[in-house]
Amino acid sequence: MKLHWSPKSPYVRKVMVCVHELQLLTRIERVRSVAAMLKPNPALMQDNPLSKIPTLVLDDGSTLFDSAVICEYLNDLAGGSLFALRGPSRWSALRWQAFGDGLLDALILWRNERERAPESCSKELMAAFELKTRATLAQLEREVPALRDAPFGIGHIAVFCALGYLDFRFDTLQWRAACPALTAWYASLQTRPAFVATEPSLDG
Ligand SMILES: N[C@@H](CCC(=O)N[C@@H](CS)C(=O)NCC(=O)O)C(=O)O
Repeated sequence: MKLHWSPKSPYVRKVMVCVHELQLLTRIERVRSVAAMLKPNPALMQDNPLSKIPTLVLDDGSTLFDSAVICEYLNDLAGGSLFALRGPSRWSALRWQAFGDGLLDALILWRNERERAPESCSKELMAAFELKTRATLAQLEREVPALRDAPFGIGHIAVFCALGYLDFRFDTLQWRAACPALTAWYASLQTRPAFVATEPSLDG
């Protein structure tokens, strides 16, 4: 299988964490692909017209995107337990995944806006992204006991990757300051080999 990949993308990181957790590393060929909102990538678009990473190309040439779909596919392929099959634990894991992914969606748009020239970026938009980010962190802080109680799975991976992206691109936000429980939860997972192996990097 071929994975359109970047060491900087937090959504790709979700997929790579699953790859490591599920012992699928030897099955994946990583292809470095640049995906930028304002610069569609023609090579990537042959596999995903949305020009987004991660995109997985299966051995029969068919494609899968986005990260949620790829992660669940890989879990099925390996017979893993990163996705609860049914019942309340499935819905809470999928909700945490949506929470982590949704936080990332806001952060990526915020970063795009932040990188525009100061005279053309929207202060209202930036303030809205900051408000949503801080509210999401406050809610996650309240949910730490439930995160700790739940079996490790896709919800934990998505929330962890979103927090990792805050460290990577938004260190000035100092997310830990108002989130002591979330900080401790994050630290408790930080040494897990799949997270260590997928640390974001500016190189490559
Ligand atoms: N919902 C998608 C989001 C993927 C995404 O937005 N990836 C970014 C890279 S971090 C991207 O490809 N951006 C290019 C673009 O939006 O055109 C997922 O979970 O895979």
